[in-house]
Amino acid sequence: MKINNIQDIRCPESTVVFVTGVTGQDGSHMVDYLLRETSVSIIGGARRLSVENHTNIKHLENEPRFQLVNFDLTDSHSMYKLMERVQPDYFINFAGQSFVAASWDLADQTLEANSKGVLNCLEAIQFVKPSCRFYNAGSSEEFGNIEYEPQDEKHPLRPRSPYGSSKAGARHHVKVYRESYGLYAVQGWLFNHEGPRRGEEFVTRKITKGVAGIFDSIVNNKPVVGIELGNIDAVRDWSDAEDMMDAVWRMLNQEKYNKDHVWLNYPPHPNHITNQIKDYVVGSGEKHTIRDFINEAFKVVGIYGDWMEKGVNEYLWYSSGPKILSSNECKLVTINPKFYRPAEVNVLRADPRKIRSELGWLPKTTFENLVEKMVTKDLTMM
Ligand code: NDP
Ligand code: GDR
Repeated sequence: MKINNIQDIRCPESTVVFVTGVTGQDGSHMVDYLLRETSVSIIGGARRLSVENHTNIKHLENEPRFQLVNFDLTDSHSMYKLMERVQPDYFINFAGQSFVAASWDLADQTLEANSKGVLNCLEAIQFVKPSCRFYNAGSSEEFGNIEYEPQDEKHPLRPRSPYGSSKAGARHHVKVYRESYGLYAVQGWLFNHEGPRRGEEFVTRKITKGVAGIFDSIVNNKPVVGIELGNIDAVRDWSDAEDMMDAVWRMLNQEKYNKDHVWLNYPPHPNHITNQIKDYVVGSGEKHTIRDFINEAFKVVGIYGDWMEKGVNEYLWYSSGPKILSSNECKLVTINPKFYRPAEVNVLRADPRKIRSELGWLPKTTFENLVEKMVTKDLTMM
């Protein structure tokens, strides 16, 4: 799909939403959500890469309400130009270095994109169009080494990775700009969310792709290749990425969704409500280990196994499924310490009660449905 130069962007008359990170999971789902649920025009920001990676937005090629523009979080000059040209009413930032495991190797780049990049967005907004509403993609990783469970909006920020600290830094920028300039700027705490568009190195997609591959190999008499993972005792709160987009839109339009709150001074100017808007925790409220996710994924294709041994020697042994396997093919999952992290976030579980009661957000997809959806999609790609 062609990425437009900034000066070539057509500026629509209607409400304009600028969404960044549209080649990724969340950005692409946000565009789909806005096309489906609203009548806004959307400008999507994408990086020029030597090899295009537009799989997640291929279906938008002939969409008249969508245009793609050159965008990089680290380029403050282009950010001003973009704001001038596009004059968005909403700026939804899903761009960022999103892979926690890589953030120790890429600490500077992670900070530059996830923290300084957010500052670039806020600066351009306050200078060019302060009435533009801003969402930044905050994370449960900011809670990190948790103090209590489940985590709510009052939980302290205790990040455990350069990724987590970059997001915590961004959170402070957002709050400071909200309070200093009266910007409608929010940053949710989104817990893990997944789907078929998830990058293949994240644990859920690695598992569902691995399971689809194992099933395909068994039924088509190909050599079975097991899955190698790191810490499978880690506990996460997984949701469907599509459900999360509705939560983001609600956070950006709090006065429309929170009918019980008395919104003072609104109208005449949207910025008058910025001292009343809130950042929300968003997740399912359920927790599962990586091991649970693996069991559930194999269940989708009718494969069952037994967990043997402990720690780095732990493995999943094929016990039943489509065929009898030779013993050298029965180790379906093994542990490889190279996937361990320098510091781990052991348990994350959201307390989503506030966003549910105040903004009426309710997820549609259960954990089981999510796993099934991912495995089923990966099977079609075998
Ligand atoms: P993805 O990795 O799928 O997408 C990230 C997007 O950011 C890609 O489009 C990528 O572009 C783009 N990007 C990366 N660096 C830059 C940069 N310097 N300038 C412009 N674009 C850039 O992540 P997700 O969609 O899963 O996550 C979206 C955001 O939400 C991220 O900030 C992530 O940290 C955060 N988040 C995600 C959660 C989740 O569970 N998914 C939970 C909480 C927060 P390219 O394709 O060119 O690499
Ligand atoms: P996370 O997601 O770090 O929670 O960040 P990821 O899927 O990478 O890891 C989840 C947990 O699984 C353990 N794990 C493995 N992880 C990967 N990637 N690969 C493995 O082989 C593996 N084995 C075990 C990890 O140690 C970890 O405990 C995601 C991202 O989307 C962030 O951008 C977002 O902010 C948070 O979720 C909320």
